Amino acid sequence: MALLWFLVLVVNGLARYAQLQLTNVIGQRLMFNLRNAIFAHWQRMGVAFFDRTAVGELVSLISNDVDAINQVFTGGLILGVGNVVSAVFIIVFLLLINWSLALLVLGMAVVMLVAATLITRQMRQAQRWTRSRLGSINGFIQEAVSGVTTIQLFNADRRIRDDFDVVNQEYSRANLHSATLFSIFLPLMNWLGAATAGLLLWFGGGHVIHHLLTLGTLVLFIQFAERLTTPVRDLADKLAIFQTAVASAERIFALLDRAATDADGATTSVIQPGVLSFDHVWFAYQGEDWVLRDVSFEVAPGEKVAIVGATGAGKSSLISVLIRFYDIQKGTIRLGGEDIRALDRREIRRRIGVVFQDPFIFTGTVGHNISLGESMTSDRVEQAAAAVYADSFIRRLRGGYDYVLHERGSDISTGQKQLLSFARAFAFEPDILLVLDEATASVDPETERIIQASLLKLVAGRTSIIIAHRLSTIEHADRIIVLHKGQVVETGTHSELLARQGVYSRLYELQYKDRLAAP
Ligand code: M5T
Ligand code: MG
Repeated sequence: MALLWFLVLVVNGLARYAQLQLTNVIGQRLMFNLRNAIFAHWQRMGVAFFDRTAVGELVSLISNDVDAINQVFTGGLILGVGNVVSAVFIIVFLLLINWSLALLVLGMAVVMLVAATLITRQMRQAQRWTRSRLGSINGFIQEAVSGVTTIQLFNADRRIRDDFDVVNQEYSRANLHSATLFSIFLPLMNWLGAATAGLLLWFGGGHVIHHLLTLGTLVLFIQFAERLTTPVRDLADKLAIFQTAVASAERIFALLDRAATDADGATTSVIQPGVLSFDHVWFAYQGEDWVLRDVSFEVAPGEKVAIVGATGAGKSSLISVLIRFYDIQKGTIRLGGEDIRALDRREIRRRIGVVFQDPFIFTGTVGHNISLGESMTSDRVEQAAAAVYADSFIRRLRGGYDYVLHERGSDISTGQKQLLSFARAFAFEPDILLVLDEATASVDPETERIIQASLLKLVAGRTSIIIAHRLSTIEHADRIIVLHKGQVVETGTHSELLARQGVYSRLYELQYKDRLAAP
């Protein structure tokens, strides 16, 4: 018997290990898939989605919320199934022995379950609150870290600490609320368990005195009632974990259920080169706050067009709608005669090269920042850099193309970042159109000269639209389009426009003339 006991223990241990390991594997697998699914879905969301979502929210979604779901596996639901099975067995067993006492135990078990359900429902509400507060904390931290230079520059560190105190307090309060519910929950369950034993003693004791029941049966009942209330209590406990997971799952699936922006039925996947035309285009980021109003113009193949206009005129927005970061509300944009709404976004972005005002630099080598992981030979990367005169500064970096740049390119200058983004655009060889949003930041005359030469190389032989902030750029353009408060007000060559004495000549006087002296 002793040997058998020992064997049972060994088997029990092994089975327990297998069970835990299995639930771990399932849980990890699930988290892995869920994180991948969330990340993949983000990548398919349009730029507009990210405009309105805080980074911290997304971080807490993919970390904390996914973890909360895993809790169901590691400590919860699967083991909970065992509880249900053993509870059913015990109830059947008790019913066979003495149905009236069994009904009493069963009744108490139902009371416990109802109480547990009521409290855990409150818990889910509390968890929703906690989860969203945690998202706010993460969002706050992300912003405070990204904006650290501005914060320190304006001595805002103390104020920001106070603001953090507020979000932190909210999170604490939300957590405390959850914890309070939990503190009520466990003692209540224990008390109901004790009450069950008490009732059994009361009724069962009476039966024993009147010889309707043996003392042995009563002892058995009290012990089994305990065995029944323990799984019920555990189950209720698991329910609490489950509620947390449900609150998180709600957040995750709210995101996954959002239609991805790239799934909007583009029909044409190969773009024919040709004229680019804006035809009575109206666009607003929100509601009726028009940023582009009735914009119409054409760019013929091979043409170099410069767009000028005051700050906030809508120049950058023009690019955003062209590459379908946002869709326009009225009018049509055509590329090679085809409405761009029918064109595949990926194809548009492959064929149109864009350099933004504020180029983004990723953590990684210089080479990686040019190729962005696209398979291209290092020759092509270096040729691209050389073509736009970025190679001289790159060669001066320790390790050259293998030099690892920091997050957001904090260790190279603004001008160098621009040269790098030119090299990037060059390496991707856009064949239809090149769009360039010139940086507004001024650089020293020497860098200015290099950037200017680099830009000329970039647009050579290409159809191009350049949002110009420099006079020298404008002078090289075939045609100038003047944008004013979202409207095209003038088009023509530099001299034609100057002669008109309109918006352009005013802009020229104010913004460009004094730059004439620059080499
Ligand atoms: C044009 C508004 C902005 C401005 C107008 C990016 C962005 C802009 N706007 C929004 O409402 N939401 C947004 O997400 O649109 O902005 P722009 O096209 O960026 O102007 P620009 O490129 O001509 O200016 P600049 O300074 O780069 O020369 O009113 O409020
Ligand atoms: Mg702009």
